[in-house]
Amino acid sequence: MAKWDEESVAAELLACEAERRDREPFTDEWPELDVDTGYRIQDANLEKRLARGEKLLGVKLGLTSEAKQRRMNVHAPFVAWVTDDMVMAVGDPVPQAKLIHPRIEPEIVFVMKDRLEGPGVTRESAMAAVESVAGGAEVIDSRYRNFRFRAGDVVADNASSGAYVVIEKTVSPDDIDLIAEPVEVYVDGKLEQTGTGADVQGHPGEALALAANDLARRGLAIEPGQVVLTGGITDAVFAPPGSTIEVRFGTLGSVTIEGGEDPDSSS
Ligand code: OOG
Ligand code: MG
Repeated sequence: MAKWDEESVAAELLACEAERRDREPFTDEWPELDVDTGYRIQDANLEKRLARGEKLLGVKLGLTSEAKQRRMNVHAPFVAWVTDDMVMAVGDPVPQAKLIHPRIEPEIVFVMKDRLEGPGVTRESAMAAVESVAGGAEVIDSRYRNFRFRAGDVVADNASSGAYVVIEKTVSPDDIDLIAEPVEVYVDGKLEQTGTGADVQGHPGEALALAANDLARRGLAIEPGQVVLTGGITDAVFAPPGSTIEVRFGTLGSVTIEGGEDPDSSS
């Protein structure tokens, strides 16, 4: 019966990522894969990413908005890691050759000025540690077929990490109303999703505080210079080859991401 353990799940997730292969969630066969177990797997795979030369750039939050929780049917936020391997420049297409079934979601991004260590971090103390705010888009990709997973599965899978782009314009946290900041997501010119910063835990600073407090359970902190992706404001949209996705914020600028080429089409 002991088909899966932390080590084999960690290895299988990295293999799926490398081979662009999706699979059924491990919890179908291993219901004991809970969130704490998921974090041990997530951290083990971060170690492997760093050992192969990736650089840790910061933290991403998952499922901080109602829209995301409803879609994914997982009803609690969580944290995961971002590395330099996931960075896209403005203008880069979706890296289809690395991804299985990419989807794009708009996010508010913080760059940290000070170390932020929980527990006890509040929205106010979190925002006081922020250097700058930017708009961005995350290209999520799940190693689970049809994005079907339970909380332990998705935490283990580094919260469906894929790639992300940050818009070059930055503002001081004192110069933006993060609750009111609106965003629109267009697919092939058609408006598909709308939201505001308030959709992220009432204020993206709450998500930042949540990340610091959650990391503290593992003795970890958010470090100066790190980036924090505060979680999809709206539901994500599919970004297949040939599509064009535009993420347009109110004051944080906009970014257009081309779906790019189909890596499976022979030409
Ligand atoms: C989980 C990843 C969630 C976000 O911003 O909510 C995430 C998923 O939706 O597959 O990155
Ligand atoms: Mg996200």
